[in-house]
Amino acid sequence: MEDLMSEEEPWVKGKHSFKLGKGTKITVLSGAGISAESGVPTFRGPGGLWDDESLVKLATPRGFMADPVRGWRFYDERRQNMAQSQPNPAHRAIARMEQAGYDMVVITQNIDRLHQAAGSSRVIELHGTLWEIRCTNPACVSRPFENHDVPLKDIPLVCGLCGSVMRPNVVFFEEMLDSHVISEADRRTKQTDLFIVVGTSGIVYPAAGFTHVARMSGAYIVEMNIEPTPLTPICDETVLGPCGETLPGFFTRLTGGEIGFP
Ligand code: BV8
Repeated sequence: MEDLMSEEEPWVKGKHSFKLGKGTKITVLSGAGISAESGVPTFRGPGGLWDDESLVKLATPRGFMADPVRGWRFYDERRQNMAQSQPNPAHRAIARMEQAGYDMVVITQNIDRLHQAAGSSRVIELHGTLWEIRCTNPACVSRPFENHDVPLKDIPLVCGLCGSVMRPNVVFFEEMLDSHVISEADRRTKQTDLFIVVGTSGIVYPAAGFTHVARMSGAYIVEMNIEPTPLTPICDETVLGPCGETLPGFFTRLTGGEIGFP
C-alpha cells in the first residue's frame, strides 16, 4: 500500500509505525485544545481562561463559595459560550471511528460534552460537566441534575430542597476526582493498545498521569497538539498542528483510508 503519510504534516517526532488490528483498543485522552476549534477557550496559552488569576480561584471550592455570585457569573458565561459551540472534525473523527466498529473510548478533561454531541458514546468525564448542577450541602438529599438554561434564570442558583447555594457539577482544583471515574479510566488505560493524547498541556493531575500509566502499560502513544508539552518525551509520536486537521488525517492513515471523514 502506498505510504499514506502526508508530507506536509509536521511530525515533531516518531514515524507513524502503529498497525491497527480489528480488536485494537484505542483510547483518546482529550483536553481543552480539542474544543479550541469549536470556539471554546482553553485555559493556558494565548487568551487562556486562567490568564486572569482571579478566575482560577473561582474554580476552587473556597473561591466559589466565597463569592457564588461571581462564581456563577463565570460559569454562566462559559455555558453560554459552550451552548454556541458545535463539535469540530476532531470530535467527529473520534465518534466516526467508534461508529465504524473500532474499540474506542474517550477519557476527557473537558466539561463541554462536545464528544457526546459528536456521537461518542463511551466517554469518561474526569472533571464532570458544566451541564449538570448540584447542591453544595453534603447533607442534602438532592442529586445532581441536568440544566441547560442559557443564560441561567437565577444567579446564584439556590437548592429548592434545602436553600443552600448550588454549584456546577465539575471537579474544582483541590478537589478529589470521583474514585469510580478514576478507576474506570485507569482500568481502560491499562488495557489500551493505542493511546492518543489530544489538546492537553499535560499539566493538571491526575488527568495527565494517565499518559504515564499508558506508557507503563506498553501502549503506543501519539500526541496531537499545536506545540510540544511535558508529555512529549514519553510519547512515541507527536503530531503538531490543529487537531481538527491532524486527527482526521491520522485516523484515515491508520485505517488505510477505509473511513473518510466529513
Ligand atoms: C486533585 C474543571 C487531590 C473546572 C479543572 C497545589 C494545591 C492544590 C492542588 C494542587 C497543587 N499542585 C498540584 C495540584 C493538583 C492539581 C493540579 O494538577 N494543578 C496543576 C495546575 C498543577 N489538581 C487538582 O487539584 C485535581 N484534584 O489533585 O485532588 C488534591 C486534593 C486537595 C489538595 C491537593 C490535591 C483536580 C483537577 C481538576 C481541576 N478542574 N477544570 C473548570 O473547568 O472550571 S482543571 C482545568 O485544567 C480543565 O478542566 C482542564 O481540563 C485542565 C487541564 O487543562 P487542559 O485541558 O490541558 O487545557 P489547557 O488550556 O491547559 O491546554 C490546552 C492544550 O491544547 C495546550 O497544550 C494547547 O497547546 C493545545 N491546543 C490548543 N489549541 C489546539 C491545541 N491542540 C490541538 N489542536 C488545537 N487546535
